[in-house]
Amino acid sequence: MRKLLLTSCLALFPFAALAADVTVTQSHATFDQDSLTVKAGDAVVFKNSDDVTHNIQALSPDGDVDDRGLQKPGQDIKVPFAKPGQYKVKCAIHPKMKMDVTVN
Ligand SMILES: [Cu+2]
Repeated sequence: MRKLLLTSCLALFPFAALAADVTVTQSHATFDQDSLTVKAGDAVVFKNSDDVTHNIQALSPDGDVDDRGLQKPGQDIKVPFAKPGQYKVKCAIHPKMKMDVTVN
């Protein structure tokens, strides 16, 4: 039974077992998650499923801004989170787009 469950999970999420990367989708000018917890060294892949351009900025606990530049529709941007702490992620173009990333 356990083996069957594991097999079904792998079939549904074929990449989940291979990488620690987490995906956040942007659609209707919102992030699909308000908050997220990852481990230090993990990366978050931000997918732009909108038909408008976004601009991801990650504010580190030290106050550094990682500006990823313009992100065209359909483009994925991978943001690594190296150090533990509380990060604020936002879109420089759409002020309502915000989320928290906790790095353990
Ligand atoms: Cu945006």
